[in-house]
Amino acid sequence: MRITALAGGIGGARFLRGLRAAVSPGDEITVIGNTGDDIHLYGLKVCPDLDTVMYTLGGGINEEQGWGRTGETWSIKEEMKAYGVGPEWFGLGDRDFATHIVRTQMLAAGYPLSAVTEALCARWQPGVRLLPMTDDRVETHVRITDADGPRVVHFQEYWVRLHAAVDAEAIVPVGADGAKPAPGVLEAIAGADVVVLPPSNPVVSIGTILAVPGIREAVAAAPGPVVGLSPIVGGAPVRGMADKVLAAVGVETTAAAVARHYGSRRSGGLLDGWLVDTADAASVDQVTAAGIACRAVPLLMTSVEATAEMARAALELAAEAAK
Ligand code: FO1
Repeated sequence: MRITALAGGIGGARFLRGLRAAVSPGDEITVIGNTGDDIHLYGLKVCPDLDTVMYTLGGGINEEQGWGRTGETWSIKEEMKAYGVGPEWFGLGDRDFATHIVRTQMLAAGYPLSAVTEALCARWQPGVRLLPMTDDRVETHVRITDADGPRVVHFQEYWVRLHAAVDAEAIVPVGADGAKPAPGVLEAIAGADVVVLPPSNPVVSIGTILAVPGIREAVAAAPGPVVGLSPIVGGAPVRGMADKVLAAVGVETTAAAVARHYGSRRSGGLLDGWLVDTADAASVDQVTAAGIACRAVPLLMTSVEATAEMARAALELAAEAAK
C-alpha cells in the first residue's frame, strides 16, 4: 500500500511514528512536509517541520520538547549572545546547527531543498520518503496588533517569542502563490492508495501545504480516499496555537468545524473520512451530515502504540470510504 501524508511539525511527526508502526512491511509512506515555518537565521536556512519529522522518525528528537535534538548543547547560542547577536528567543542547539549548516551549504551549491532533504534523510533513515511541499521559498507571516501597533511577524516570532498570546488577525503564506510543488509531490498524491491528513495544524501546517498551487487540487482529485484526524479534542488544540490561527480564518475551534473547513470531497472539498476523539463523539453526526464519514476513537498520542491505533483507525476508515 502507498500512503501519502501531509504533515506539519510535532503533532504530524508523532502521528507519522504511529503510522509507520501501523503499516505492513512493503507499504510505502511519503510525507509532504510544511516549509512555511522555515526561517533564515545567522545566514542559515532552518526548516523546523522537516527537521522535526526527520529527527522524530530517525530517533534523534528531544522527546520532551518535541523539537530539536536529544542530548543537545548550547555553546554556539551562548557565543552568539556574547557577541550580542540574536535572536535569543529561538533555541538552536549545537547539534541542530550542524543540520542547518549542511542544508545551507548544499543550497548554496545549487541543490534544491528536495535534494538536500533527501541527503539529510540518508543519515537519519526515517523510514518514510520525506518531501518538502516546495523547493521555493514560502514563509508564513502573521498579522497582529500589540503594544507596538499593527504589524506582521514571522510565524516563529508569533509562536516562539510572543507565545501566540495576542490574536492572529490574518495568516499570510508569503510566496505560496508563486511556489511550485516540489518534484514528486503531485505524483505522490496521485499515486497514493490513501492520503492522510494527520492531526497537524489545519491552518499554518496543512493549510500552508494546500496553499501551494496544485496541491489542494491534487488532494481533491486523488484517486484514493482522503482521511484526516482532528487536531482539536474537546474544543481545544491538543498542543500548539490552532485556536488562534483558526479564529484568524473564521473557523471555530471544534473537531466538526475543522472537518467542515477541509470540506467533503462530495462537494469540492478534501475529505472522505474524519476521525474525532471520543470526547467529541457528539459531533460525529454533524460531520456525517456534511458528507464526510466520521468515527470517534481515542486521539491522544500518549504512546507510539496508542498512535499506531489511531493510524489503524484512519486506514480502516479510508478502506470503508473507498467501498
Ligand atoms: N519551539 C519553541 O517553542 N521554542 C524554540 O526555541 C524552538 C526552536 C526550534 C528550533 C529548531 C526547530 O526545528 C524547531 C524549533 N521549535 C521551537 C519548534 C517550532 O517553533 C514549532 O513548533 C514549529 O515550527 C511548528 O510546527
